[in-house]
Amino acid sequence: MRRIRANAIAILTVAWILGTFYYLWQDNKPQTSPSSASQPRGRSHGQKVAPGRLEIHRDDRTIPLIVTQPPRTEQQGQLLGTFDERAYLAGKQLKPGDDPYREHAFNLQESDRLGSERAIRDTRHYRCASLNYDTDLPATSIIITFHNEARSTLLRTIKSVLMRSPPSLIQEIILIDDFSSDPEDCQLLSQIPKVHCLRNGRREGLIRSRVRGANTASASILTFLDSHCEVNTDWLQPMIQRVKEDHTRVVSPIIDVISLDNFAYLAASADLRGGFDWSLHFKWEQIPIEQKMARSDPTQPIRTPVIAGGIFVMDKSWFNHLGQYDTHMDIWGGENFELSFRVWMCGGSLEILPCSRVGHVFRKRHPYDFPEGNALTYIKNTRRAAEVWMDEYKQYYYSARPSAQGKAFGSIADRLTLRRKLNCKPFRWYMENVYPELRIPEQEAVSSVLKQGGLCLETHGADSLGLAECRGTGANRPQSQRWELVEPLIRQQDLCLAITAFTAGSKVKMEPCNTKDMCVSVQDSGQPRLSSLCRHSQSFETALGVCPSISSLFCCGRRLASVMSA
Ligand code: LR7
Ligand code: MN
Repeated sequence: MRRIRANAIAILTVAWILGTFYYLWQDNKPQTSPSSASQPRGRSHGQKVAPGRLEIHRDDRTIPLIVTQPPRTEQQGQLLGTFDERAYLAGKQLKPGDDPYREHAFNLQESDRLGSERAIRDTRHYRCASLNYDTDLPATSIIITFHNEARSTLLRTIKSVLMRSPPSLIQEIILIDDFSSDPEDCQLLSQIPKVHCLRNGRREGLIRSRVRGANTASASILTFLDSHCEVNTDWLQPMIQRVKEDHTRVVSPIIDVISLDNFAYLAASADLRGGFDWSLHFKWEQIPIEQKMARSDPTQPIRTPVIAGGIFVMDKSWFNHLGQYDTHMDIWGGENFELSFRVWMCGGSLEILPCSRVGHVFRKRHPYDFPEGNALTYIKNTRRAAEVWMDEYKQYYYSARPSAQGKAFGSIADRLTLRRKLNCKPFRWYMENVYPELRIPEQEAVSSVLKQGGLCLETHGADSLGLAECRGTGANRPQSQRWELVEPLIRQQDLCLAITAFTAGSKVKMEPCNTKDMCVSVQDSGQPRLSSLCRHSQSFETALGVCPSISSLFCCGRRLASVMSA
C-alpha cells in the first residue's frame, strides 16, 4: 500500500516536472503568428505586447508592468551631449517628510521615481501606424515655456521629444524660463544638443513668454508644448504634414492624460473636441452626432471650435501674420480663446489630429501664484478676448460672468486695428459656421410699449398691426400694446414682428417667431446695435432715450417707423 502511494507520488512529481518543462518550452518557442488566437496563455518572458508594456510571469499570474527601457548609453550620449542627467535630477529632490504634492500640484515623488524616460503605450488607433507622410517635411522649433516646473517632468518632456521625433524634424527646442526661482533649471538643460534656454528677467506669464520664444525660432513651423508632457509615437509627422499642406491650419494632437497621482499614461477619448460655455470656460465635448456618424475614417482630422491651448503646431509666418498673441494678456488663461476665434474668423482653421498623441499632466490647481490674483487675471484676459472678438455676443459673456463688468482690461485699440486690418469675419459667422452647437441663453424679456410720436404700436386681432393712443401703464397696459424684446426678436405672446420683404415700404406684420429670419434691430449705418446697447434698459422708450445715436427702432436693418408709415 505504502509502495503504491510512493509510486503515485513519484509519478505525479515527474509529471509535474515534465509539465513545467513543457510549459516553459512552449513559452519560449518563437511565435509563428503574433495574432494567433490559440496562443498559449503565457506569452514569452519579457515579450513586448505593446510599446511600453511588458508582461512578466510570476508564479502562475501574468503581471503587467510599466517598465522603464534599459538605458541605451550610446543613443543617450548622442541625445544628451555633455548634459549630466543624474546630477541634474539629483540636484533637486523631495526631502523626506515633504508633501509630494505641495510644490507642483502633482505627485513629485512618483515623477522623480520614473526617471527621465520611460516607454509609454502607443494610444493611437491601429490604422494610424500604416499612414505615410512626406519624406521632405519641414523642421519645427519646439517652444516650451515654464515657471518653476519640476526637473523630472521638464526633462521627460524634452527627452520624449528627442526620442520620439525624427531628428531631422527637430530644428531646436527653445525653453523660456519664465523667471523660475532657480535659473539653473533651464541653464543646465541647454547642454543638451538642440536645446536653447531663454530666461525672462521678470515674470511675464505664458503668453508673452511664448511670443518671445516664437520670435527667436529659426524654423518655419512652430510647435508649442507645456512643460509637463510626454509625446507619443509619431506624434509630430501628422501635424507637420497638415500644416505643410495648408499653412492656415492650426493643429493639435489628442491630449492623453498623465495621472497626477501615479503618472500612469492613460489614453484619452478620440471623440472629443474643444468647446466652451459663455463664461469662457474651456471644456472637452463630444463631437456632434452628425459629424461622428459621417466619420468613416478614424484617422481623419476633427474640426474643433477652440483648442485647449498648450499643445499645437502652427506655421510661423501665419502666426506672425495673424498677430501672434495678445501680449497684454497676463500669466495664464484666455489666450486659447483669443487665438481660436482669431484663427477661424480671419481665414484659418483649427483641428485635432487623432494620429498624433501627447500626454499631459492635468492638475487640479495652479501650483504658482498670480501677481494680480487668479480671478482678476482670468477676467482681464477673457474680457480682452470677448471685447475684441465677440461683437454683440459678448453680452452673454457678461451675463455669465457678471463680476467681469467694470474690471480693468487695458486698451484693446491695437487688437481692434489688427482685426480690421486682417478683415476678419464677424463673431456671428463663427457662431453659425464653426460653433452652431453653442446655445444662446434664454433671456429675460424686457417688456414695454413701442412708441412712435405720441402713439403706441398695437395688434388688432391675430396679426394686423396699427398705431393707437397709448393706454395704461405697467400692469394696466393692455396686452395688445405690450411688447417683449427678446433679442433680437420683438415678441407678443407667440408671435413676433416681421417684415414681408426687405424692401422699403414693405409691411410689418405678426408671424410665428423664427430666429432664422428674425427681426434684427440693427442700424444700417454700422453704428452700435440697438439690441446690445439697450439690453439692460427697462423699456424701449428709455432704451431709445439712452442710445443717442439711435432715433428710432430699426427692424431687419430698416427703420421700423418708415416701414410702418407705408
Ligand atoms: O506664469 C506662468 N508662466 C509659464 O511659463 C504660468 C505658466 N507657465 C507655463 C507652465 O509652466 C506650463 O508649461 O505655461 C504652461 C501652461 O501652464 P499650466 O500647465 O499651469 O496650465 P494648464 O495645463 O492648465 O494650461 C492650459 O490652459 C492654459 C491657458 O492659458 C494654456 O493654454 C496651457 O498651455 C494649457 N495647457 C494645455 O492645453 C495642455 C492640455 C490641458 C488642457 C485642457
Ligand atoms: Mn499644463
